[in-house]
Amino acid sequence: QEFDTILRNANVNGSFICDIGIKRGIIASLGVELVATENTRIIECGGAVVTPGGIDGHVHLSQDRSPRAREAGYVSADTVETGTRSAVAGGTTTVILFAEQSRGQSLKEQVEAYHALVDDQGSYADYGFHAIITDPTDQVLEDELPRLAREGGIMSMKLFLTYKHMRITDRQVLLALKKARELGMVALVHAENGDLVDLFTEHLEARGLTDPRYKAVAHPPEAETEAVHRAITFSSVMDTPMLIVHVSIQQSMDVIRKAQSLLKPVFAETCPQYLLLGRENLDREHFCGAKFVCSPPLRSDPRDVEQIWRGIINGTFTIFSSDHCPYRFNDSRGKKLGYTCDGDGTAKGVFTKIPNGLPGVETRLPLLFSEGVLKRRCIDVKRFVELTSENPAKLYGLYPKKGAIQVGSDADIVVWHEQETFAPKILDHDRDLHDGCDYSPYDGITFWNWPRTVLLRGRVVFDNGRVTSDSRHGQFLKRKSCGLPYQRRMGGEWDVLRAAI
Ligand code: DUC
Ligand code: ZN
Ligand code: ZN
Ligand code: ZN
Repeated sequence: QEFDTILRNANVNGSFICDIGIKRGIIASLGVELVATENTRIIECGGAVVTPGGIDGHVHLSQDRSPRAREAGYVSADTVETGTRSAVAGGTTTVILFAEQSRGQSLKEQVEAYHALVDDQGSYADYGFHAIITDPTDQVLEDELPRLAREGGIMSMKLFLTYKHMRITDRQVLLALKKARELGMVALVHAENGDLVDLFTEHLEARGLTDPRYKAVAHPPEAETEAVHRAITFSSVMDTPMLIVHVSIQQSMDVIRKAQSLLKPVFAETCPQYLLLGRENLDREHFCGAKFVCSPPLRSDPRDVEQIWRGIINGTFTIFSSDHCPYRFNDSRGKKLGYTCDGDGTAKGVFTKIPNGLPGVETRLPLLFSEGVLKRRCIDVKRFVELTSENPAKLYGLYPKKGAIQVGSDADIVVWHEQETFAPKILDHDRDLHDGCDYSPYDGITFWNWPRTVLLRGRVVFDNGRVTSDSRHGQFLKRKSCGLPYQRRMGGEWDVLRAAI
């Protein structure tokens, strides 16, 4: 057969070397010495490791259009266009964004608005949506959500247990989970105890303890661990697959591990910041601590970071996502919202006003490859692929179209040459990255590798440090149900009761 492109001598997932033949954007053949015609583009890999395009299941782009965001006055540093450009430049060819319902508004209309937004800006990467439910009315649960799942291919919902404008009650969580089970959707949960965080925050504010470092005090580990336990309990009662997003601490991992060992349908995600950045970053001078404000916050000591690595290695974490949520630092509509500078130059900022979130969609893959596979040598390429591509594809109903290098899959491929490892680079945001932000929390960190070439459905979208595509090629992905194995409960009184709720 004729191929549009052949990747020669590719070390697939670090496990075997072959040629990859691509036709019409699909992997058509894996073999040795595949035959090229005069029209075939040859990409010589020379034994370089190739992995499937990254899938980032947790990316906030242009998520600043709600009435609440407008009122608060912050603006996302990335649009869908700049954020997905940044994604492909770091080897991520698929992102799942959030379509956020505002209270009192229809979920369906919000999803349509996000579709229109992406149609307008375009996307460099393939993309899907999670539906954030902040107001689970009958209309939303009985009419809109079933339509979005069955016709719209939106097979995941996100629920919040914290944030005044997002959180729903325990009763609402239970009802949403029951609906998720019926529709074959997976539920993502932001697990922090909202009352606890609000109370701590109010007390800190009343005492004038408002520097960025108090963010970590306001969100103690217990707030996370309690909510993780509660969420898992609800998932178990409703027999609904659940992903606990951005797990930041050992105590939460323990709760998750226990549930997993009992075969409960519980999956977990962690993010680069919890693997690499300690709480001391919040103390950086000249208000630079604000660059590191996110929630859950960066945790106290380096030990926590070591423990999160254990969860990466031992399988507690199913996926590794960025939680890319960028705000510019030198910007009164970004990290410096509500910031003033005294005459003597002392910074006065209030952590409650600093918008939450760090950029990271572009650095996610290179960081895990560099730190996990190369420096610590604590995971192999196969585990790297599971965490960054294969498992997200399975969890979010995209496998095996995405998340695999095999015949029939989309030709989304990342090429990692060993030469990059011999020329490590110290990250410099302005020189190296392609997002709309003005800093990276990983500035100054040495990267031992970076993707040389990235393909999205057979098209080279990034090569030798340059984005070689435009935003007109990303396609919306209609997704299926969760394809990761989990055990369903068997019959009994619970089913009768559940059916009756
Ligand atoms: N925390 C969230 O829950 N969402 C976006 C960014 C963040 O830090
Ligand atoms: Zn969250
Ligand atoms: Zn998030
Ligand atoms: Zn084009």
